[in-house]
Amino acid sequence: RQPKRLADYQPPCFTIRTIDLTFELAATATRVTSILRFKRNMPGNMVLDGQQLILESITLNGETLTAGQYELTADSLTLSNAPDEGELEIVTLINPAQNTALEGLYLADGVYCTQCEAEGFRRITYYPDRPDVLAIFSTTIITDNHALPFLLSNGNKISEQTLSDGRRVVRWEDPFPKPAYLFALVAGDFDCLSDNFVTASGRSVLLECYVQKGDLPRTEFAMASLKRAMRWDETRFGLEYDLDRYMVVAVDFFNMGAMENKGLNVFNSKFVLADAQSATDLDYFNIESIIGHEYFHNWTGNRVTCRDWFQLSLKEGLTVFRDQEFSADMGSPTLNRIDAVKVMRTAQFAEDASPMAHPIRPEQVIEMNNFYTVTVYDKGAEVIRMLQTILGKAGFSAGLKLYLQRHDGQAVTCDDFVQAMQDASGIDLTQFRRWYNQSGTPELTVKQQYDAANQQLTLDISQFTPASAEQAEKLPLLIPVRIELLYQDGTPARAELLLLSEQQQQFKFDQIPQQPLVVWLEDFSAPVKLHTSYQTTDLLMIASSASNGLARWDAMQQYWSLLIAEAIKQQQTPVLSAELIAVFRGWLLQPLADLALTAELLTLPDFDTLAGQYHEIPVAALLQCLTLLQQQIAKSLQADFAACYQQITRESYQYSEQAVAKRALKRRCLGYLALTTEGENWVAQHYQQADNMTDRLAALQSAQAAALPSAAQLLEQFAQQYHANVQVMDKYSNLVAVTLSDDVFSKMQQVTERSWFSWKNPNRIRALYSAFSQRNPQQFHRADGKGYQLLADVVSKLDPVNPQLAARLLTPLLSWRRYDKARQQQLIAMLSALLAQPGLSDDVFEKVSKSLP
Ligand code: B3K
Ligand code: ZN
Repeated sequence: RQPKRLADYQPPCFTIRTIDLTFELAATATRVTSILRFKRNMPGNMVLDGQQLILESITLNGETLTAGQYELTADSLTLSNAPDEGELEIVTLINPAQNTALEGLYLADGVYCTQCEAEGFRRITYYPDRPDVLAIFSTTIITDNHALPFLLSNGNKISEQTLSDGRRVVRWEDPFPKPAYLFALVAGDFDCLSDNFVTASGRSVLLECYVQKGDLPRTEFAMASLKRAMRWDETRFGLEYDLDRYMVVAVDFFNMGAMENKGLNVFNSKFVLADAQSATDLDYFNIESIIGHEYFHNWTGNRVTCRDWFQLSLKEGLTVFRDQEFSADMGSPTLNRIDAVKVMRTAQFAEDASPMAHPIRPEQVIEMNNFYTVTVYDKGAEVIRMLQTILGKAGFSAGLKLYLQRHDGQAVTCDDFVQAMQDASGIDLTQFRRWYNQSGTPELTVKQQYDAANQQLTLDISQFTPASAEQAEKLPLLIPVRIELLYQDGTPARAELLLLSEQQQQFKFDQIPQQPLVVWLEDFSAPVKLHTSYQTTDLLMIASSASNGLARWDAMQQYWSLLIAEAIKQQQTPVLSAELIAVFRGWLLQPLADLALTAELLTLPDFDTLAGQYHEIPVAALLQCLTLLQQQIAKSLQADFAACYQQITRESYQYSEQAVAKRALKRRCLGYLALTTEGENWVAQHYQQADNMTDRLAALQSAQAAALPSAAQLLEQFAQQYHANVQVMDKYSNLVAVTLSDDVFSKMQQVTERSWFSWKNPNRIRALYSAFSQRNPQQFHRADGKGYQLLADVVSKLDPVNPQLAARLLTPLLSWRRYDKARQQQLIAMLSALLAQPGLSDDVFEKVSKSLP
């Protein structure tokens, strides 16, 4: 199977001016009539993409073509003698009911729904399915099915009528030219929450949120989030919404979080519906952030889109950065930053070290859906953040403004984006562009020297990016390194932004009256790994004194990594120092003003973060150190955790920054208290007193993490209480999947036998198996390979049903090189068996074949 390459990009031979679509909806045979007005752009054939379509007829300028006049393959329709301009009418039949891949038009749970990004439109009709073909779309939806009162598509609703035969017809027109990946159609029965938003320039926009019948009360937070996002984009970047109507539809069958189709966002219901009884603080946070993300795409993605899919980070990295800034403004900047850094250190660094390593602008792709990755999204956002750091906030905003003005209505490249940033700021970004084509995690080694006689501080920084799976050679990058200097007593001396451009570089500072402690890479100013010569005492000092909250948290993360690494090296068990106990006690008895940060300071790094530091991951030793340390902390500070827990008053549920922070700190204390001899009581009491899902779940999680004997019974009680709410049952699946004992396998099996479980619904499957592979390292990485085998079996079973989902679940199995010989052999055998599976999808093939030696 041949990959597509960025280097082979060719502009399209034909552009499409307008596309007029008519859908005659029927479960197993929907007829799609597409009328295209085309115009030649370059010499060459007219090649239209198409997959799993039955071609009924094709007419060129009014004349029906016969079989010899076009060429049909499994994924294309080619006209070799197309005129330079004309009209093509193509009629195809598709089968939405049978579409379990959830790409193109599918029927699930009684709702017709589309997902076209990246290359799903070709499963609806023959079309140049590439983002650089922008056309004006109009859509007519026809149905005789009265169970589908709402017939939705992009843009403005132009007409709605009932024909004499009883069929209903609705017509939509979208005035903005768009690529096919932004097309959407939804037909179903919903409840609709309507609202109104008046833009900065005074235009009134109708807002509609369509949800499953009965879910209206759980829709208000999403609607309020949408209005906040719309206002925020106006104030922060001067960007207004451009249509008269903005629709959000929540569906339960969806491969990812949400989709930014023009004027008609489709959302995974998980990221729309919320109330205190069924959603957690994290759910609320995610809803606001994803509602924001899809809305922000209207400018960064829709008005200005990607020339080709290799440029995906152009819209995704930028839009993630925008949603992160929005969330930071709506809540705690520190907590938001901590979350982003965690994603980088757990998932993204791991991807860089895996066979799937790629730059934020990949160079070759077999299946595009495999490249919606933490690298393209989250590292992409870090790259944008570095631009803002280098240009300053005002310079960055000016660059974004120029980019959107210059390229409105176009499909462009990451280079175009950087060029606009450079032109608006006058800062040369030539070297910076390397971030777009170089993969791997850069590593910085830092040293400091203090000359007391001359009061001079010298800092030496060197950079090195290890070779990654697909790219051996690496060049020095332009890396913004923020630092803060602290005096020995912890008072701040000064803050600086260093721009590292050489492989090795020296920075000197005068008039430094005493030897300072350097806080390196403050605010995670670049997505790199850091090698320092910190002692544990330095790190505790930074954790207690740095001005930046992220830097304080980061110092604690480094503290634990250092302690654990030393213990593993010496083959000893790690021991808590009196100093650490004192620092923790201080935070517990007198928490910082930021309670959520306090909770994070009291949290050990997770297995994946620690694993990122090792070439060969010492699985058993890491897990053992983590368990021991947590137990020791709980034991040594039991009374302090209890005091802190009790000091935080319980209030009726509210989603606000302060209330969330209080619950987070209480939950952190509970996590440790659950490990003490009084654990059962603490957990039972927390569970019983809970008036909301966040607290209830916290009790269950603590019970599971501490492997309390009562956990199973509590979980059953929970399942019985909420069995009617499938979203809450996904949380139940999460909890079952993190069972520490060997029972986890039979318990997960039982979940799949519950009436609400479905092998066709991605949410159900992820709730069980992604939770298992990502949050239960004890069982997933078992020495006997049973954990890996479970995931491999699920991937194999799902590949024919939903390849995109199968390929995503597969990821943790790819990095076999990071484990000991025995695990390597197990994983290689499982991957080889997968590769031999007949009819394997491109999605799974690409990943497995890259991984195997
Ligand atoms: N653009 C979509 C993701 C599409 C994924 C296709 N496999 C959602 C988003 O990033 O906003
Ligand atoms: Zn996006």
